[in-house]
Amino acid sequence: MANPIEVTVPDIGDFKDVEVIELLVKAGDAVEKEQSLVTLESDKATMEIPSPDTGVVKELKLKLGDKVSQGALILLLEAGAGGGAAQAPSQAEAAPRPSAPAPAAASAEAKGVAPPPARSDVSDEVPPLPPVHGRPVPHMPRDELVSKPHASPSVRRFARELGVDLTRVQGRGPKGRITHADVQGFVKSALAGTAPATRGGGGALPFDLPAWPDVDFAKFGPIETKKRSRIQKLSGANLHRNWISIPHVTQFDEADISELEAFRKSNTAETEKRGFKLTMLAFLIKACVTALKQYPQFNAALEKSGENLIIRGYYHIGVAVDTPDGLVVPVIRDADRKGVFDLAKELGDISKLARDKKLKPGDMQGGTFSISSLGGIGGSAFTPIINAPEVAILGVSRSTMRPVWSGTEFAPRLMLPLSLSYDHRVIDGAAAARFTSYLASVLSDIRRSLL
Ligand code: CAO
Repeated sequence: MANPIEVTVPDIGDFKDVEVIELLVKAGDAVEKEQSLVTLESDKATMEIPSPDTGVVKELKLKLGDKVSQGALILLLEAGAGGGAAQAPSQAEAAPRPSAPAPAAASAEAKGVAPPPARSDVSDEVPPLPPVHGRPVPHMPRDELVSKPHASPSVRRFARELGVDLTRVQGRGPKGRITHADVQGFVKSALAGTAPATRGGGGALPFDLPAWPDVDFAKFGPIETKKRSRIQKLSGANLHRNWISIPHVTQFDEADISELEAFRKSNTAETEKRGFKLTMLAFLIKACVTALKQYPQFNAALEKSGENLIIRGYYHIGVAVDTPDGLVVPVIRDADRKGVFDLAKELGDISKLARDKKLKPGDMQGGTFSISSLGGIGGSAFTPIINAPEVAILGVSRSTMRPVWSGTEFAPRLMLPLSLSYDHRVIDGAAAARFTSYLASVLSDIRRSLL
């Protein structure tokens, strides 16, 4: 075996006393020719020093934080079998190599050339950098790079290989630099469902969201860490996707349900005898079906491609149910073919199934429109999140008795607040206002549901 090669810092132009910020190999590692060995960083540029040959690292001669200039010894490399003829690059030839990924070259962010995209959907291939011919490349002041994640080319490459969007990764290296370990940690938490979501809506966002704040909460007071349930993680991810990919608008309205409430109360004794509860929600489902028939685009779905709207000839109503493990949305099928008593009984049954964790996946599929009722709890209005691919959802808050002007006098009326969120790509504001007005009129006189 030939004597170990001394691998030194090649010509890095005018850069002097440049800090070693990453050791990418250790003693005993087998390395390929051109594989990055260490990362150096000046105020202006990040550089990776490639291996001049294939071989095994015998001894590392640098440590993190060292300041180096051209000629500084990096490591001793035992050239691999057949690679004994390899020589340490001369100072003049080490850096430039037209096809080399980043030989002694400042990373693209410091080159004044278009940087390789930091997106997660770029190809795995590392974009070739132009030859630098041993000259330091023009650099960009650090403050022009504020929006770019702070990471070395090898970390960027690693992130690209794993499909990780670096803007979502919290850097824990020196000066907030993102390290290999940070990328690995991000992937682990993404698999566990705890990482900030990646781009939603098929890459619909023209920007990347900043990384989630990483706070040491215990620094500020006592804390308790609680695992989120599987349902919370799953529904949370879906809610996040729907929130950021659907342009939501919420139309608020109110319905005079004074007569309806009297009618409901006159029937509760009977339904109690039959073993179920008759709440306002059953009437709301019925009234919504009537309004959906009148305004079919609210019962539609947006096709994944965005090309077509699917108008559905069935009325499967999703109902948000609050359970100790989180929110679930079971679906009441063919609500148009069921009477209010049937709906009330089914509502009771599915909310019990939901709370007993006995819903099957099929029970939560196929919905055409959803209702989220917080009426049993309180509040006067809220903005429900649409359940994609549906295009609208009705939020219902607690009814209150209020004086309402009849035209000649104030009269006490029971008013039900309605909050309709709709996908503005599919539904115009005027249509939404018509829908809620119509729904309110149906609730004011439920006999309209029979028409
Ligand atoms: N105004 C006034 N009172 C109302 C009301 C309203 N709009 N809606 C229901 N109530 C009353 C009911 O009549 C019932 O009164 P009694 O206890 O006197 O009989 C009480 O509130 C409790 O109703 P309920 O919640 O048991 O029944 P429901 O049919 O209204 O709702 C269900 C069923 C499953 C939807 C509900 O229990 C639930 O889980 N709601 C939460 C949904 C949710 O979390 N949505 C948020 C999604 S966005 O994060």
